[in-house]
Amino acid sequence: MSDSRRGLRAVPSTLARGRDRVTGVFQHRYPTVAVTGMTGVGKTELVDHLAGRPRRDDPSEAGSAVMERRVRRDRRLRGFRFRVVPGENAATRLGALDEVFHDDPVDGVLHVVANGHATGRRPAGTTGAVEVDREEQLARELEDWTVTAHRIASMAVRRPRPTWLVVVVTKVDLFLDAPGGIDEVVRSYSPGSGTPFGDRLDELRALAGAAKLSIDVLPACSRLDPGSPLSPKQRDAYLAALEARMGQLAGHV
Ligand SMILES: Nc1nc2c(ncn2[C@@H]2O[C@H](COP(=O)(O)OP(=O)(O)OP(=O)(O)O)[C@@H](O)[C@H]2O)c(=O)[nH]1
Ligand SMILES: [Mg+2]
Repeated sequence: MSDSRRGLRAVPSTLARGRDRVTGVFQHRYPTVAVTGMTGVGKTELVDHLAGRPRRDDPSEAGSAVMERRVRRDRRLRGFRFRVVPGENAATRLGALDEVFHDDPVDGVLHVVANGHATGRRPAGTTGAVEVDREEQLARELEDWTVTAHRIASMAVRRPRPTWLVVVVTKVDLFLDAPGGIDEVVRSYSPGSGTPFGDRLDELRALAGAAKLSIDVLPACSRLDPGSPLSPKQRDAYLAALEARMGQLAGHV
């Protein structure tokens, strides 16, 4: 082969290597965020909002492996790669938790809860809403949180740099009339609150060490039904506060 031909043939592979390098840099520059929480709690809806994507109703997505969303360039919330762990299907879920907390550990975590207002899902192949008892949903939230908190603790102790956790109390439009209002519900998901959820947060913080893990608890809403008592302005304010805090935690601002 002549030198000139070899030279030509070398171009594409050099380009390919260059592209790999660029993609690698691109991926690592974006802080990664695990989004966890039980099924129907509102993870996908929240991330679609944060990432600036329209909602895709894709039932096949439920129970699949980690779903990736990257923030669109024109968004105020810049540079995050979300890795949503599906809430459904125990087996897939454990693998997905391993992926985000062990194999390729994330920089931060959004753990989503809904004060017992997770939407019930029917088994694959059937449609429609499922009647679910709120107390039962709260118990499931706690069970789910116990599993996830253990994973977060072991990730946090292993790694040299600090990790952040935001407990996102979403669907606040559905419990505006809760005793003590939204503030009281948010408090019940906070460290030192004395609730079962709060106790597990305290344990997590003790295990990980306060210097290794920062914990925030913020209210959110990512969907408003017609006639909702929450105004779109209020909803946007919650999302803006969450975005601002995530920016601070990731060192963007
Ligand atoms: N009222 C109200 N409904 C919401 C809110 N956020 C999400 N939902 C609804 O709750 C249902 C479940 O939301 P998803 O985002 O699909 O839940 P998920 O956590 O991704 O569930 P899995 O994918 O099964 O793990 C959907 O019908 C959403 O439209 C909210 O803030 N308010
Ligand atoms: Mg989902």
